[in-house]
Amino acid sequence: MSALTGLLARGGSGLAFAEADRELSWDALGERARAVAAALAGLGLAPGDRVATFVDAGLDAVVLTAALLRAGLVQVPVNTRYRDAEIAHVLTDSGAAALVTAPGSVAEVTARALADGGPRVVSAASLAASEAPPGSPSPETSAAGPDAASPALIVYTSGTTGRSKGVVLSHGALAANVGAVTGLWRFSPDDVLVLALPLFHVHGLGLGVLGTLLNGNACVVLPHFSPAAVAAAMAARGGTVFMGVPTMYHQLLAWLDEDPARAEPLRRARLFTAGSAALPARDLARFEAHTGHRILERYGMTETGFTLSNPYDGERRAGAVGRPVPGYEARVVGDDGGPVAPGEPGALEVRGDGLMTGYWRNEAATRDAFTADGWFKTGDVVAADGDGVLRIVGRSSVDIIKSGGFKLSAREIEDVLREHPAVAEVAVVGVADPVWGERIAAAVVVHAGEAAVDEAALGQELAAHVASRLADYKKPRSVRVVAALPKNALGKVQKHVLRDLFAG
Ligand code: MCA
Ligand code: AMP
Repeated sequence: MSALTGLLARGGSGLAFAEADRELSWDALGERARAVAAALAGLGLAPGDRVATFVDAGLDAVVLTAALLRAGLVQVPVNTRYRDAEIAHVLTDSGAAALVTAPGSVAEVTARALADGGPRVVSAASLAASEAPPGSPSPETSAAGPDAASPALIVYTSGTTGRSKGVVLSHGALAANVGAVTGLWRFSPDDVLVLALPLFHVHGLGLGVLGTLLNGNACVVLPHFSPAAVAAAMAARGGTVFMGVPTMYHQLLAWLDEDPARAEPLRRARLFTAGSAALPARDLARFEAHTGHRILERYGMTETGFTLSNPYDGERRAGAVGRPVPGYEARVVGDDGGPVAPGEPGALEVRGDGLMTGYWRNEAATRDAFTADGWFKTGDVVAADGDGVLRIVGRSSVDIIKSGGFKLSAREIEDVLREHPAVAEVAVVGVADPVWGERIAAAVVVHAGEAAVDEAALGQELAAHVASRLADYKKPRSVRVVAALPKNALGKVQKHVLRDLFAG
């Protein structure tokens, strides 16, 4: 049996997951997961089949994940902010046999419009209400269940090209990595995790949901993040741990500034962690002043799992992401592939037992992602402090942007902007932003004849154009009309010049 489903089988009357006033004990979670797994098997789905899920965060989403894990089905979680073209790509590329979603959702409409049939659409509500047929064989497909090498998740993530790639994560990799990190952070069955992260990325789904399955703690799932909802859940449920992206902490701080007494339920917690993007040192200090807690920052990546972490005991260094978590090694290399001098920036390469199996059905991209001697090239630029503690100092590609913890591809946004009739040339960059980490900005050359364009009006129109085709967080927040894009002698756009233009 996979380590991830062990607790489901063990059961118990203690609280497993809660959402508002709904609760599931470990026994109830195991029973619900069995019933849903039986219903999925009844649809003819077999171990190894991909099942795309486009569902809101909540108890039903957690049961669905548990059911898929125990049935040996591969979950392909789809970002619920995605629009039709983004969803269609994930459904087609993953070869999903089924899509679980709410009737009428944009995902259902997209799936039904796909040529060649597309996946079978399954109502999330009907599935959640399914009862295990009496006397039916247990859908734990064999006594052993999925083995460690079996894929558990395929999570789509943006790259430097326009199209997202599916990252295959096995049961064994997830169990090893999530177990190591939550172990480092001293998770125990006494913990109550307040989880407000989306459940379609590994931060929320891996650390939050799978971490709870591995450790047997309780987890309160919030359908949407808001500072008030987090504080209310911490107060009502005696929350001990919260995990967030830096933007969430920024929003929490603005809310605490309005009335510092609101920090009381947060003060009573045990641990706050941050990851998915850089936590500004100023926010670390302000949060400590409000709550008495020094946020524990860690670094990860969909392909590598949770890779570097500040220590639980010992110094949680501002602006640093710590050292490799147990089971991982990291090295910092220069342009020639050799080691850099201490303190010098270099490319971060990692290896460890939680790494992806590869990109789904994309051997070329998988091969390119690793060095000849088997290290994964993260694309992040780091520098080591004198004692080996690592800091993220940049990224090798200007075409990858991180906004509010979501990764995006500048190319994908440029491709969509080029479809607008006013746009002759365009370049998208990420500009440093105190709330979102990076803000999407677009420099546009308009077609001849549109020279007298109103920049503000065009900016709004282009943002609406992007938002009608891509997830809302991908729309440009700043648009500048320029006479020409800055290019080098080879005709390549000099994006650093554009960044300076927007930053100025
Ligand atoms: C929402 N908006 C955004 C973003 N989110 N704009 C830019 N970037 C974003 N990330 C915009 C919407 O388009 C909308 O704009 C306005 O904010 C309000 O939308 P709303 O949905 O109410 O926003 P929110 O609920 O406050 O969302 C902020 C959020 C969310 C909670 C921080 O972005 C979020 O859940 N981020 C977490 C992403 C995550 O889990 N990443 C982990 C990846 P308008 O009104 O103009 O339309 S895994 C990873 O990175 C690795 C493995 C790791 O290390 O963890
Ligand atoms: P994703 O592909 O969405 O999993 O995003 C992974 C990327 O998020 C990494 O390659 C980093 O660029 C970024 N990231 C994650 N954690 C941190 C952190 N603590 N500090 C800076 N960047 C981070």
